[in-house]
Amino acid sequence: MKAFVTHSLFATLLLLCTFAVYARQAKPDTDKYDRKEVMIPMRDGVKLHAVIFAPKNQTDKLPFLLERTPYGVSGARSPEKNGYVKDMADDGYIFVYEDIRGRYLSEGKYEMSRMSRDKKDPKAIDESTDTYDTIDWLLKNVPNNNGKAGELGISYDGWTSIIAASDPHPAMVAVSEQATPSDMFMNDDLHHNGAFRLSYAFEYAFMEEISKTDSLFQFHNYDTYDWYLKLGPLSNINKKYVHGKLPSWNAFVEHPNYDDYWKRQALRSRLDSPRIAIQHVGGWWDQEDMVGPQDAYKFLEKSDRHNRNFIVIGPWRHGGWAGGEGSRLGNVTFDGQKTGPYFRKEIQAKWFAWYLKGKGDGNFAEAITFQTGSNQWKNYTKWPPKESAMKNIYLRANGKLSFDEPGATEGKFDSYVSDSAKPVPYRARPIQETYGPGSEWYFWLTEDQRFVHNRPDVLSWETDTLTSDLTVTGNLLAKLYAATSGTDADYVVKLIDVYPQEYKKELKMSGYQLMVAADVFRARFRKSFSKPEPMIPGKAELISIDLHGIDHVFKKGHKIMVQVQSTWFPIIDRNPQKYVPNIFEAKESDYIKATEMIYRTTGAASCISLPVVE
Ligand code: PG9
Repeated sequence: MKAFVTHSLFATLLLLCTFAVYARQAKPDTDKYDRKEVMIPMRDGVKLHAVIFAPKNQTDKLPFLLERTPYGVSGARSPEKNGYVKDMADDGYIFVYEDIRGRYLSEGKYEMSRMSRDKKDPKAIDESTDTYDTIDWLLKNVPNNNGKAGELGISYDGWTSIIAASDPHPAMVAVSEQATPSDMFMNDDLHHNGAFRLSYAFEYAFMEEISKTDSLFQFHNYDTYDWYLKLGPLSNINKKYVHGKLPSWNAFVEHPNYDDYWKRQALRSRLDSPRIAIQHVGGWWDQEDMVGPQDAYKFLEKSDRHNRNFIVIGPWRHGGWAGGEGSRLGNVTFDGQKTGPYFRKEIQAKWFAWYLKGKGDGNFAEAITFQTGSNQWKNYTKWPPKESAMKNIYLRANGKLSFDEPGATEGKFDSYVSDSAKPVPYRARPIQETYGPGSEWYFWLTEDQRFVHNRPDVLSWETDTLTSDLTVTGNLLAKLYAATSGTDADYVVKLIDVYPQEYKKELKMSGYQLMVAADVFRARFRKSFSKPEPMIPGKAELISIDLHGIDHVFKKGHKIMVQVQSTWFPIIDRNPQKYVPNIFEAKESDYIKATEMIYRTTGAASCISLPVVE
């Protein structure tokens, strides 16, 4: 996440187009800030490239605000001109942007999501030692600092921030991790519940690993749905295109299950307790790392004895809080609320001002969310709040969704044929490459689900029109009783807010099917993510799918819908539906059609557990 450029990876393309020209022509932007480039020595002699912006004619002693990134810092704008940190720039900080090891102008070898070092080896390095050495050098070499440092950043830069907090320099007192990934096998960029995020993982690995600077894969096909389908089995990626040159792709192939490679990388194994103040920031519709901040907050909260662990979640796409007004996302609007400026000024700037400068009253809500549907900011003393009580909403016969359990006479299941040769697109085609021109990647989670609603391989269940508002605040769990005629399957569950058929407030939203929660589960992992097992054809089994947190009001006059499908392509690779030990090594002939049965009967009553606030 090029947070200091535009705070979104869609800046990748912009940057690629302008970087060469800009880097040659750029006159340092010095308005109220002076700009300086330095090479900072690390403990093993490797030097990292950084850009430092300090206020001109600085008289006060100021803290450092650091951002460490793989996306290149040479083009960093003056903080004065960078909406993401403008409020803080007005207040005065020393901003430091650093290329992480092995990227852009920094020396050394890059490793994506670098593992933590062996602490017994005094010479070993990792992202936390690189941060430590950077801060150490800054304290000694940049005048007029107040001896304190904070770090912030989005996505990869959020991850470098939270990793720094795992083993912080004594001067480091506060970190705002924003959209960090937490566990790349269970959620976030690379897999969800073991299902491989094909298009994202391939395109990202290529972008970061084919060279030292960002480079996009050339598809020569505007509709990547078509490209990935024609690709055939995943082994063709190496065979035909990258020939073993992407270390991360090779790791995906070698580690198809939740083994030590993934467990060691996950934040849970790298962070014990909040040693400094940590703010987790996420978006309800984050298309890359929606779960990371929720997950990181949750496990650090267990050991937060000094009340230093905070969470903020708003109605944003990946990094959507960093620029612009945030008063809409795709087609969805938030009653004119400017959620972006509110976050930057009232939440982010005040939080850092307190921890790094001692300014303000230090009173911060434990959890701040922007509640969608009602479109209001909410403060909670606990996340999820204790006011919510779990209530199941059941799949019933004839496409009904209801808080009442199914009766014995309703028939047992609904079924569909999932054809791995004709997967359901995850967003409306053409599906442009993720970071390509005109890509709708950034908004796909808010896309109107009517584009797949009546497909024969997508099932839907819907409530009657709601006669009063229904508030759902907290973590959701889908419990699906599913059987397949194959020996492996994916199940995608989507919870949808259906707008009234004639929505006078905004006519074009009439009947809109807005996903408010969704996820996929690869059934081979239903008993263990480390030891996959084939499904037994025809046997209904419980598949529990974590649908994560939401804070949403289904308004009176709306309906609630659940959709279930078995493909979500190409964001999720095709499950062959015939069990093979490693899907990365499946042959074309392993990909088959299968009949899926979703049970909705006594003893096998598929439902979603909703945290309802009465
Ligand atoms: N989602 C991106 C990412 C973060 C960490 C690892 C891999 C990818 C990003 O936006 O930086």
